[in-house]
This record gives sequence, C-alpha cells and structure tokens, in this order.
Amino acid sequence: MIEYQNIFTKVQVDAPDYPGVPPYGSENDRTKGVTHSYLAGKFGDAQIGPIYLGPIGVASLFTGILAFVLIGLGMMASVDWSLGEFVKQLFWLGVYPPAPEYGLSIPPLNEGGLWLLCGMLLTVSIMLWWWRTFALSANLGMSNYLAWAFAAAIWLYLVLGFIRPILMGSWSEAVPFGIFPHLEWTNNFSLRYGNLFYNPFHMWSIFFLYGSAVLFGMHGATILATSRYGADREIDQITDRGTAAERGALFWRWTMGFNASMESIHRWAWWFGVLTCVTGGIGIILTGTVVDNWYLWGIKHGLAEQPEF
Ligand code: 07D
Repeated sequence: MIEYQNIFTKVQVDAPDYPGVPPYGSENDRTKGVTHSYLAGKFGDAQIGPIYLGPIGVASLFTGILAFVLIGLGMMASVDWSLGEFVKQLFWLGVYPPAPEYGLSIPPLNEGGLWLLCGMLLTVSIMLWWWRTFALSANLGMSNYLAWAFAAAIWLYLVLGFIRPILMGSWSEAVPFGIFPHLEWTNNFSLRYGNLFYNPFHMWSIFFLYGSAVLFGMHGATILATSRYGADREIDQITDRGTAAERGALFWRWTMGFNASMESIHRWAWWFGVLTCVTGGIGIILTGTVVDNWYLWGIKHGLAEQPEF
C-alpha cells in the first residue's frame, strides 16, 4: 500500500518557477518577480509570487494604505505628534466618528471629518478588493463563491459603519477606528441596547461562528487523519472504495450516523461562514431602529424571565 507524504514530512512542496496560466486579456498585470521560500514551503507552496494587481488592485491598495496612514496620523495628532506616546498608547488610540450634533453632515477634520474620510477611503478600498475577487475568479474560469462570501462580510461591515448610522440619522452611531476604541464601542453598544445576548440574530451569528469553528476542526482533522491515504490529493477520492475519502466518511457515519460528502462539507463551511455575517448584519440593523432594548424585548417574547422585585 502506498503511504502518501504530506507537509508534516520532510517533503517540500516546491517546483521550478511557474507563473500560472496567463490571465485572460491582461497578461501584463502580474508582478514579474518569483521567489522561493523554504519556510513558506513548510506551510504550503514554496513559490511566492507572482501577484496579479491590475488597475483595480493598485487602486484598492492605494486607498487602503491611504486610509491606514491617515488613521495613524489621526492617532498621532491625538497625542500631540509625540512618537513615544503614539507607540506607548497605540492600542488605546482611536479616530472617532463625529458627535451626534453633526447628524449626517460633514464635520471639520478634527471633529470626526477624518473618521468620515478614512471610512470612505477604506470602503472604496474594500469594494475594489471585492471587484478584484470577482474579476480574478472569472478570469480563472471559477464561479463566484469567493466574491459572494466576501460580500457577506462586507454586508456586516457596511451595516455597522454606514447603513445603520444612516437609518439612525447620525454618523456618531458608527464604529471608531482603533483597537480598544472599537472593543469599547462593541461593549457599549450591547449595554446601551439592553444586552446583545438577547438579540436572536446575535445568537444565530454566534451559532454560525462557533459552528464554523467546529466544522473547520472536524474537516481539518478528517483530512489530516486520512492524508496518509492521499486525502489531500483529491484524485480518485470520490468514486473509489477504500480511499481516504471513504475512510473519512465512514468515520463520521459510524460516529454520528451521518456523513457529509467530500463536496458537501465545503458547502457546509461556506454557508456557516457566510451566515455568521448575514445574521450578524440583520441583528445590528434591527438594533436601535426596530428594537431599543433586547432584554425588554426578550421579556416580552418569553425569552427572558420577568424579574420579581
Ligand atoms: C466585523 C465585518 C466584516 C469585516 C470586513 C473587514 C478590514 C481591515 C484595516 C485599514 C467579523 C474590513 C476591514 C479589511 C482594514 C485597516 C487598519 C466580521 C466583521 C469586511 N459575541 N457582538 C458578533 C460573540 C457579546 C457585539 C459577531 C460571542 C457581548 C456587537 C459574533 C460572545 C457584547 C456585535 C459575535 C459575544 C457583544 C457583535 C461577529 C460571547 C459586548 C456586532 C461576527 C461568548 C462585548 C457583531 C450581531 C463576525 C454582530 C457581533 C460573537 C458577546 C457585542 C458572532 C462568541 C454580549 C456590538 N458577536 N457581543 O464574524 O454581527 O465578525 O452582531 O460572549 O456588531 Mg458579540
């Protein structure tokens, strides 16, 4: 019997320089350089590059880097341009949306205008990156699963920073930039609207998030456990008997009576990932617009118990 080898053996997944099939109609949009890295070869393919950029990729990187640098400059300004304080307080620094008085108008730069500008640039960058995933998969003859999964994440991002603030009539509702500032915002949001744990869509989002972790763990473990029979090589796996695929399937059927197929497990994973963000966005969009206090909502609908005083 042949025992296959995988990346945990001494095999380096390496080959001579190979730029890949030429992208349709835009052959000059790939970077020229190709290097090989032993370390990368430990984790995946040892070849690094070429990267496909093209005008959309360049514009996305440009606006994304500009947003990142402007956020950094805004943080620097908030500590009086002291580099030492910037480094010391980095995790606590933030670029905040305007105060409620400004509603949806455009405030001066140092009163939330910078937040608005950075948000716009970051959004343009993310949208262009989305276009890039769409166009690149089309170019390779792939269908659009990647782009639509990414769209689910963008939906949540837009609800948090754009759609809900517009529905509430104020940019002040949006999330600030910054490590602890965005965590504080998250906590305050939950407190302000009566404990997000009672929001059923937050529950769904957690279900799919944790579910994604479980599925990822199960799938990763199944494939690794059967890679000695070639599970990670995919060829011949689906139809033949006695293969890694069949052993993996039998393991789960014997364990819990049901097994996903080699194809369907990836649909499970795709849907769980996507639904984490889709349900999350629904939960956030309802908060403050339709429901003001999730705890009281929970009591009204028999989810939480009416406390006795
Ligand atoms: C955020 C959106 C897509 C991101 C994109 C990326 C860049 C970076 C950077 C230029 C992830 C764009 C950005 C490219 C550019 C630079 C520098 C995806 C995102 C497109 N919660 N909670 C969730 C749990 C509590 C709260 C989701 C658990 C408390 C709020 C998830 C617990 C409170 C919100 C989840 C818990 C609270 C959430 C996120 C436990 C107070 C949301 C899903 C065990 C702390 C968000 C409906 C996700 C949401 C959300 C899990 C507790 C508040 C399932 C496990 C009670 C306000 N929570 N949470 O994938 O969707 O995010 O809510 O305690 O908004 Mg929660």
